[in-house]
Amino acid sequence: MSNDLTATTKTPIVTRPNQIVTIERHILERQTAYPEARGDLTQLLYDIALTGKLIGREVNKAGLVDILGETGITNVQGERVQKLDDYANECFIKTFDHGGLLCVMASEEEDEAVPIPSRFECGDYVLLFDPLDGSSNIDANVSVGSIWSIYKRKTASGPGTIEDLLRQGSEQVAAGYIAYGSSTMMVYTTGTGVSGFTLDPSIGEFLLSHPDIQMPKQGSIYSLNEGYRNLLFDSTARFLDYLQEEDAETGRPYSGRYIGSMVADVHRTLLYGGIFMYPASKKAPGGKLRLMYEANPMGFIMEQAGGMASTGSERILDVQATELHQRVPLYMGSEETVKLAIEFETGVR
Ligand code: AHM
Ligand code: MG
Repeated sequence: MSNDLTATTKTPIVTRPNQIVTIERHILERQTAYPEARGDLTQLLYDIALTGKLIGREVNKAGLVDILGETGITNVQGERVQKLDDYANECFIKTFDHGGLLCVMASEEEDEAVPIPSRFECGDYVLLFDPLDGSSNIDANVSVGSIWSIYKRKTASGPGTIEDLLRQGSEQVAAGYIAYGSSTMMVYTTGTGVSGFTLDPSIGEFLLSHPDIQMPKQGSIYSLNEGYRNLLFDSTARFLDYLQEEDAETGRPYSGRYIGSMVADVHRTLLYGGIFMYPASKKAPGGKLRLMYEANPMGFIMEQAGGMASTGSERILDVQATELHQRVPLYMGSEETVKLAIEFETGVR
């Protein structure tokens, strides 16, 4: 081989575009399937993508916080540095409170419902969100994410009420998450399958990277916090034993993977199959994760990708919410694996 670089003209390697679909185009194409649609949901989804970009930009700078200044104080540029979860929460609220499309919001970061200020118009939709789930992981550069869920209002008009917020997950009209990881990804459903988009930071656009995600019917990975093993109830401990037993015919033992950041653990489960669980235990008898902000939106995604989401005895999307910050035990992932969990949890096995 010649070392003379001038001997051949090197063609730069450029990935040849296949089909480039921006998230905006994708959302718009879905809307045209509903000629009666006014475009309100379309606008809400655009705004979710925008919120994801704003939060992602700050998450990517997280490691620089110590250089730029501690949170809660003034940085070297004289700007006030906010905690990232407060920033993310405010980002959602400030993006959505004035658009005239929502009648009320609720956030995992707020004790009470978030009203639409009276100077703005109210619309037909309701938004619930966990602005930055897993934020305790940020210092270790572990992926975190935003999770969101949209419903049509129940009350007829005016400011939304708690009745508009306390719903069954099966009533969701759209839900999804934005993962801030090695790349920023938005995954969403409007009830006709699940699509995933990766942010190209150089052009600031989410591009369709995972069309029509379908998860494997059966997986070989389980995901839970095994540190609490001795605090698990017997049914869950037996399920875990089962997953760890050796049996080539049924593909066991399963591998264990646990990041401790729900968006990352669920995203892996969606792509590779298996089960993500946060069961009830002696430590957290009602489970830890929140029905309205975490279980319902992720449950909707799982089902739309061909998987399942259960409390261990009931379909997540059938649980009627009675409190904004209600917790539920959670098992979600590949259909066959979640069915197995239910068999153990309900005493069939
Ligand atoms: P958060 O909403 O306070 O961030 O807590 C939710 C997080 C999830 O991302 C993750 O699945 C879970 O808590 C991890 O909990 P644990 O540390 O008990 O395993
Ligand atoms: Mg959370």
